[in-house]
Amino acid sequence: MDHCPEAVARELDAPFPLDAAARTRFREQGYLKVPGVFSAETVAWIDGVVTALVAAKNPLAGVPMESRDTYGKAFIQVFNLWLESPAGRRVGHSRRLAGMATDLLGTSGVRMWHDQALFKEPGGGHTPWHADQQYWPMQSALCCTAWIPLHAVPLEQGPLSFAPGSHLKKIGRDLAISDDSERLIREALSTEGIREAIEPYALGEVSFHLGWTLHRAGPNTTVSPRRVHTVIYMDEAMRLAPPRNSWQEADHRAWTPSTAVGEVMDDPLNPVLFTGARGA
Ligand SMILES: O=C(O)CCC(=O)C(=O)O
Repeated sequence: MDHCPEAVARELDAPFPLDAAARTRFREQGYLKVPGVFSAETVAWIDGVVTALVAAKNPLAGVPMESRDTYGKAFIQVFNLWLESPAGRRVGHSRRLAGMATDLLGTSGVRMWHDQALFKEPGGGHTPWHADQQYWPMQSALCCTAWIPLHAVPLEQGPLSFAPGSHLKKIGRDLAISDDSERLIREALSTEGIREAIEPYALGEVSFHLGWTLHRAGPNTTVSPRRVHTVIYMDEAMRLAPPRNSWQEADHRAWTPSTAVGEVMDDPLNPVLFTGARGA
């Protein structure tokens, strides 16, 4: 699987221009779903790479669903596949995705925060409402996640859904992923009149969401795992903020260990994945 067909390698790194309307939508809504980012051949290759690494490294292997908490029922989580093999690195370092993230964030370039596979098993539970950035000690909001499904995801398999415009409201910013975050954020969104935007993902579609955009996913009621890879990008000039909670302390140690508070996150775990002009 380390062999990458020429056409796939080209696609992973070729530019994918976004228009001004897409950039505006991303800034207003806090997320953007982009159809046709990858061909069926490329998605199948990424699926092979990621699924093999998840099978080898699954931290929940053998743990019955009924003995897990809400977080454990939501997904199998395997981090930093880009460090595991040359193929994993090709996926995590895709210049196409990093260029799109740069374009959407409006930065001069982006670094890796980390990548992670998120597999929702058959019978896996919902992913509670949350905002990612409450876990991340970053000095600005210029960070986003590419959510890369490895097959088409129908509603019954737990596609990612979003609260449009929620990155502009300060809702649930101190809540870790939990039953409380699901309940309290749902109530606050209802009070604000913000409705959950939920749609299936077509094969090859990828979404991007900002660190403060509220999102969730439903349960997987099908008999096939919902296989997704994600890459988290931050402004190439992102500085480490003083950690505000124990999760941020843990993320500092895990994802940028050599960076001191106030410094640009230039740890070897945070390579610049794209730099240059918009969409170049
Ligand atoms: O895939 C999921 O169920 C949740 C994904 C998520 O929260 C994220 O990528 O930020």
